[in-house]
Amino acid sequence: MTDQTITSVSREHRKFRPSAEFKAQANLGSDAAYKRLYAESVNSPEKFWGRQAKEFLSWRKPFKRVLDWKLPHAKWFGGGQLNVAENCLDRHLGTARENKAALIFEGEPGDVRTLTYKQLHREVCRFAAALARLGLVKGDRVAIYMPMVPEAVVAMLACARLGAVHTVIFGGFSSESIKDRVNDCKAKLIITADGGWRRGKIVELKANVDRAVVNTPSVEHVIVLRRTGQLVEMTEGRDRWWHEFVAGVPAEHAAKAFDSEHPLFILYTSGSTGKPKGVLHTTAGYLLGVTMTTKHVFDLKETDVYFCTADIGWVTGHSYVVYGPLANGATVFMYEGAPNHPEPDRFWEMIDRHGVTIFYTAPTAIRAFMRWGDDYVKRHSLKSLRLLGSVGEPINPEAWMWYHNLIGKKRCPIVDTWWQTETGAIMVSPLPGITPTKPGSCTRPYFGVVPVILDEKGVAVPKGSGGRLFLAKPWPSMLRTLWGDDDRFKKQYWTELEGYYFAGDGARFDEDGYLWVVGRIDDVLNVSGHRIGTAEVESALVSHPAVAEAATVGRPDALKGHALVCFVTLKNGSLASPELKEALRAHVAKEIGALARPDDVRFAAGLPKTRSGKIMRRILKEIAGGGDVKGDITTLEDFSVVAALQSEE
Ligand code: 7RM
Repeated sequence: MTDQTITSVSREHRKFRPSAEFKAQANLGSDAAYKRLYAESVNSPEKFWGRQAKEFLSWRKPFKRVLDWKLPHAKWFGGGQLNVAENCLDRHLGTARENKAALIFEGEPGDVRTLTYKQLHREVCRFAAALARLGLVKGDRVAIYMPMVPEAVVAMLACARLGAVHTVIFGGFSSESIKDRVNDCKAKLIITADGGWRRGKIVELKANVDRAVVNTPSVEHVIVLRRTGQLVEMTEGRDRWWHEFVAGVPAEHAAKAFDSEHPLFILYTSGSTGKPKGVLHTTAGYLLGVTMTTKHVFDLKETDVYFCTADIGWVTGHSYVVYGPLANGATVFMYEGAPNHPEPDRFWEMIDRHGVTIFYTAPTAIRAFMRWGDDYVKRHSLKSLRLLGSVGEPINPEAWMWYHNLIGKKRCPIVDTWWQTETGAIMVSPLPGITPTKPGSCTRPYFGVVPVILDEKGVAVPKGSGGRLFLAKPWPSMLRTLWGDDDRFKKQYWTELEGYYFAGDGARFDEDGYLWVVGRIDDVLNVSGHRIGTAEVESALVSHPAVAEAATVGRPDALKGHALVCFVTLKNGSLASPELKEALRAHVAKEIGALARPDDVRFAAGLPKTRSGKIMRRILKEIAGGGDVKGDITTLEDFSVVAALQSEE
């Protein structure tokens, strides 16, 4: 390849300034303040982070050092001790937050439950005490495989309180995935439920655990929450009902303090090949990162009702449903089920009923809302909303504008937050009230974050050109290693360029220094010497009125390097036809340029996605190339989608 930069094809130039009203009340209210703090955070990081750590966290024992950095291993806040559960709960007791709602829960069947900080604290203490009686000690690993119910949060916080290391496994994963993850970290205990509700049906959590534990020698006990009431098999001696397990246990538990670098959780994330990676996060740095970003990026106020739609099985659920919001004493709204049950307006209906003020979701969800139609939104007022967020993928300008107009009613700032399981907390995002936004750009770095875009030789690319995204400085919430595989940790993140963290994404800076992430670098295509991010082709396709969602992959082509193959799902009411195919090819050529004219457009009923909604382009690449689907597909949400695509060839 001669041209190593990614061709910049976006034509998005719209800019949205924060309203004077929003700005006047924002937690961080001036660009000058952001610039001053940002400069300090990168020029004197130890001074900056040391001060923030004292301000945002409650310490049992003050830290002595801010950072020990032996590349690629960071130790933050050495000598310090604290307890994460205490930071999320105990420190709010005896304050005005004590009787404030910590969790407002709504189950899919419509059952609503509120737990105040005091009540949540009691449940966590009781469960932690019961786990301690069972013999669970600091450092033991615990797998949590639960529906989105308050007890999932209780389980996470009880582990944190005891210094046990949790690994949350998304409730949609199969028994095979449970087995692999449990065996990798040798979990002693699995916490699950008899089932959870999803689209009116029961997800068979306990049955999946039963199949997995046949091959997980480390597991001694399984604790089972009664959620659905359906009959499940209980194995004598191994399995315990949650309600029986805690019955009679006093809601008292004296939390111990743990070192700043004590492991907090392992979260498995799929690699493009091979077995999932166990990303390890530790105590103080992680908690500081999520606590600060929750406050600043979501402009969190005491009166907010905050709704992040992510499942706790995803890092977004860890950082922005549980740890970040609770450490700030926020009211978190939590929903168990599907967004289209019983009707596609479930979220909007709940937002009105519970008075949700902050709403954080993923582009894949936004595109689904668009596909379901505006009428479902227009039935509801959404007047309580004041801030919107997006995470998980590049948000195409089309979806951004829809979100802005239909959900935000042009009134709510949108924070497009770029970060990863590995970064623990938000790295790049607008600060609402300060940063003018551009549809599709995650804009500017958060404090302490230094994103750089480099070509294959490690040379910075000029503004406007694309390249590979790196982070140039360590940050408190960074992953510490991959569980049991430090070599893979070094190889995956730290060897592309000595001293820099390799994010694996392709990106560019525009003329204002705004960051545009165009997707995973493996998804960047080389078409006749031009490197094109798949996200930009997809964004062009989705700007056509007939298209709901699109995924673009490359098929090896002797002439061009890569031929562009586009998979497209259509909006309700649009019909697939050869004419539409031609129209879409022409549309992309018009939007981006002839070089990006798709070689092939294929209509599909659905696209293969991970549980967290990311399109699995690797699978589409294999389908486009006419080969078998190989490699790890344990994160695939629905295999029937793949089968349908293959049968259409
Ligand atoms: C939080 C999360 C990480 C990958 C990341 C990107 C993509 C996430 C954005 C985004 C563009 C965004 N963790 N990504 N957020 N791309 N703009 N705002 O998603 O580990 O599951 O995924 O997701 O490719 O590297 S994750």
